[in-house]
Amino acid sequence: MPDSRDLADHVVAVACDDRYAAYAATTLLSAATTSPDDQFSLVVCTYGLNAESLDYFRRVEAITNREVHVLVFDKSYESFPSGRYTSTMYLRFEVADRLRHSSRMLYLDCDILIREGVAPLLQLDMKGHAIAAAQDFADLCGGPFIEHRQRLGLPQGQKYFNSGVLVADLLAWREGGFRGKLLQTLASLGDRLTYPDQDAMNVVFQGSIHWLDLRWNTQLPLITTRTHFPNWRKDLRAATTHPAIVHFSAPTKPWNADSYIPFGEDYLKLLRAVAPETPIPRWGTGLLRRVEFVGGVFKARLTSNLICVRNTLRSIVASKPTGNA
Ligand SMILES: [Mn+2]
Repeated sequence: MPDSRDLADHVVAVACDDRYAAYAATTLLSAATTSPDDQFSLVVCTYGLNAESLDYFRRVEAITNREVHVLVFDKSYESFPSGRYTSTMYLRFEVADRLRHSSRMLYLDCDILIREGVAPLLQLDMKGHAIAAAQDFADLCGGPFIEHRQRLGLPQGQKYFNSGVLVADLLAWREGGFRGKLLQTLASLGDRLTYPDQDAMNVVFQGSIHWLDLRWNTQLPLITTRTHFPNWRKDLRAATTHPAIVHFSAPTKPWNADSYIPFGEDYLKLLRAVAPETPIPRWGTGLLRRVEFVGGVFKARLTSNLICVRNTLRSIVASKPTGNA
């Protein structure tokens, strides 16, 4: 097991179990190949991986000429609520304390494709904030998410971030005792949590968030349903046309998609390199695929526009003063 002293000052980390190892390796490969000249260590946080999973990371090492450090954690989070996710998501609470000799971490979900060098994130001036992250797609849409924020006790006007791309000032994280605060909040919120780790982080890091431009965490629904957000933002266009980081945050991932996904082919090329035996979906070719894609986007946009009209009406109703002092 590596000592944290072996790690560089800057770290790019993922967390996974055996089921997600090939995808986590793909994400790390995309980070390393887009930043060939930058100094950072690649880290995998896990409860332990089998030989096949470790092979994926060995291939990342062979391709990039960088070492992949495997940090093994005890299974104290296994009993935590995890819904359709895996409990390794909680390792991000823990990792700052483990990386005692590093000052900056870029922490990534396993469904992510990096398309541009990550130096701007690793060298970002976070102005004293403990973390940097981008606003969540659902939060941009408003509507039912307003109720979700209220359930968590987040103040009105406080944005909600997506934790799939998380930049952490590890010194601020350790000094702020955020690991303990996160665990406490997780316990006190109980069944009010929908996205357990992300909800807890949004509560705990309130006021300590440096907001990233959306193109550093372009969630896939942002590309396929980009029109008519009630909370329209200028950076939305750049995020959807030139994302620096694509986050396949919808339930359909490039590896299980039955039709075309934007940037999915770029992703699958890397997945093939780390996991040649993994079954890769075939999307058909040429005209048929394009028709499918355009049809899919049209349907998604139509649906999202209808939802957004409904949400806008709901927000107008919700913001009316109730008359109570
Ligand atoms: Mn994700």
